Amino acid sequence: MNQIPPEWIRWIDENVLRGVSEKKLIDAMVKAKFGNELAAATIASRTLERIRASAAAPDATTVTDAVPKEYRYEGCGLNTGNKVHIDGHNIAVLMKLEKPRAILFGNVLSHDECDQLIALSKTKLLRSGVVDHQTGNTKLHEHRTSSGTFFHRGTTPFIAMIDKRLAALMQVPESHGEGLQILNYQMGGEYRPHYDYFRPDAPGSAKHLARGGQRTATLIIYLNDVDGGGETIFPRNGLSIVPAKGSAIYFSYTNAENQLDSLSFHGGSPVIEGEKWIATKWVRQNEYR
Ligand SMILES: O=C(O)CCC(=O)C(=O)O
Repeated sequence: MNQIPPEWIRWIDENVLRGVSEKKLIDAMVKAKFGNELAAATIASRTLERIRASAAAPDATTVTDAVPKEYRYEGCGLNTGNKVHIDGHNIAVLMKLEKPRAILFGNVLSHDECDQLIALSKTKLLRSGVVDHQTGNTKLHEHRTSSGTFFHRGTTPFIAMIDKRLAALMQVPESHGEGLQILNYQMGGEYRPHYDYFRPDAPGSAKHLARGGQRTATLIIYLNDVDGGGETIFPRNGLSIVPAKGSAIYFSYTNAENQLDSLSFHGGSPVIEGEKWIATKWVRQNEYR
């Protein structure tokens, strides 16, 4: 390849921002069949651009932070021991984070259940969209380059069993859960950092909030091991979760005062080798219709 496509430029920018070394970036690009010299020159010029940009606008971010900074953390998040047992299925608690409230779980789904979800989704994938803050409609955007599909709650006995397990794990009534979303990212695919909650100041949020109130928490389940990249990142606190088949990252961002936790800002970093499959469950304050 003798030209760097825009998704790779974004990948370089993101990783330069995260402090990944120049050598690691060049190695990954050479592995993806870019020439060594082209990779090195592009990384050097993006690094320079970033230094110039941050000198000119030290607070520049790609997404406007529209929520108050002071978030009051309630309790200690989910009330779990080191293991969770749900209907004969054993889930391990691997890591807990206080700000934002987050828990990494192991074995949320068995490998066989992960494979089944992928097989059920493969023929139904459509390019994913993002919510337009003005209209509330979904639109395609270069910040989200996955494809995906949804399963309405309880659509088959298998999906119903998973919905039930996830509701128990997230400690909410099943009726508060949105349909399970399955996403596939190919090489270079990513979801740049964003909030999962609906921005209260955005006109387009009203129609989403009318269907069950604000989102309160997210569970992202990894359906495969990813050969390179594809971490779920929380850039405001430097957390990076490497996808491992069957494990899941839970995080919550709404409290009883309806405050929203801006530390929940997160994204899916570009896949640099192989592909990535995830299942996402979002839950609402009230029954989701
Ligand atoms: O792909 C990931 O790891 C993150 C997905 C995500 O941010 C989301 O579904 O809201």
